[in-house]
Amino acid sequence: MRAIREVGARAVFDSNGIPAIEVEIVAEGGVRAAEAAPRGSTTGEFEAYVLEDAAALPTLAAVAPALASVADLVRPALIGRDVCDQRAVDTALRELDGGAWFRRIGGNVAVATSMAVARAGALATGRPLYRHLAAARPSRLPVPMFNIADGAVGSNTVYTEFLLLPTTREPAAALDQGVRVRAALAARLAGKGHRCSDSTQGGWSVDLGGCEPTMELIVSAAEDCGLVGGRDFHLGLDLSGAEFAGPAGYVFPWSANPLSTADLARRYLDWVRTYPLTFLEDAFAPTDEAAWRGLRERLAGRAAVVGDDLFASDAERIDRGVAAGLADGALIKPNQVGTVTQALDALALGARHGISTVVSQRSGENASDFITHLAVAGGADWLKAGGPARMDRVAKFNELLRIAEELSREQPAGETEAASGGRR
Ligand code: 2PG
Ligand code: MG
Repeated sequence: MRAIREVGARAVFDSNGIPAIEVEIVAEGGVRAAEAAPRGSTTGEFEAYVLEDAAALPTLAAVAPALASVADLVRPALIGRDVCDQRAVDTALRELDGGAWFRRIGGNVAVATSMAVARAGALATGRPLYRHLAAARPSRLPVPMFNIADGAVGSNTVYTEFLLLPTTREPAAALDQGVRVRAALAARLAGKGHRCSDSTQGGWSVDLGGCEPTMELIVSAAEDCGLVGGRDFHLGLDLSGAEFAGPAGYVFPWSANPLSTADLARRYLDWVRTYPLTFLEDAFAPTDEAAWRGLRERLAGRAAVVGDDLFASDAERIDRGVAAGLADGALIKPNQVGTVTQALDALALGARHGISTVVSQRSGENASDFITHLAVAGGADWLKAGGPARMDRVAKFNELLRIAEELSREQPAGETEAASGGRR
């Protein structure tokens, strides 16, 4: 037992310059750790509530209600509890809130507190965070997937993420591939006379007139690196379907006319036939369940239909959705659901269902590498942490390199899938 001695909080800025709450935990023996809440831009309707004074945005004063929640509610409930008992702390946070989506204490408060407690618990036990979160030695590591291009603001692919999925399981090789393709894509963009700027998520912000030309250019850039689609890499798309659903159908800016779910499914099938596309995230709005099920059936495993806003990292939603045949994969973002334990439970459930699990960043991030440890501890298939540039993204990928090194030191290479370099 290592008791929590102090729970403090402060307002900080995230990678988009938006105020966020950072919670700091001090535990018996002087252990101290802090974590800040990340923030989504496409947040869906089922995720944990952000407690803030929206009228005060973008100043730090917006964090005042979250600071008050820590001081008045969370601090008294956590002082004296065992910093190493993550599940008990997270249960206490949920009971303290007493409702859904952390509307009382704030999902941002809950997640920052939960992560800071986990970090302090790891320090108290002297174990790496991924080991503190899962007692067993990881049998394999998640594969990094990269946001290689983002639809630029004002472009007709706004909110679309173009993802590169390396096939190698070896983290350093996957990262090498990410940076090489990123550089080759910049050269291709320049060669076509396109302006190329950094996206907020570490890829390139592009305006190429649609999904098809963007996927084509990424494939060409990968080929410039000697990589073969379907062998060395696959492509993924995050469509953020909810953002474009309306009464007349899906009004994606890349389509001249609104698309019915059937039109849209046909378009996706066409892309899967044309490009090495194997990952379709949030292809529809979360409420459009028949469309999810239909697409999954028609793709029949050729590409994974993956739920982000659909599940909002909630184990119950994943359980129901997978049983109903809606998806083959789930994104897990701790701040969607509110606590580290709930995120780990969602990962365990995904594994039990045999679906792909993807631990993911948010667009509003910070320099923490917490999600890397979560992905390793929870046995996630993928780590989606943006492009291989910008410290708020690279910090997560670099930590994966360190963990891989640590694991390979512990056990001779070849004994684990993580160290084997084998293909998934
Ligand atoms: C996503 C993430 C970032 P957001 O949708 O998957 O990759 O974006 O911040 O909107 O959750
Ligand atoms: Mg998404």
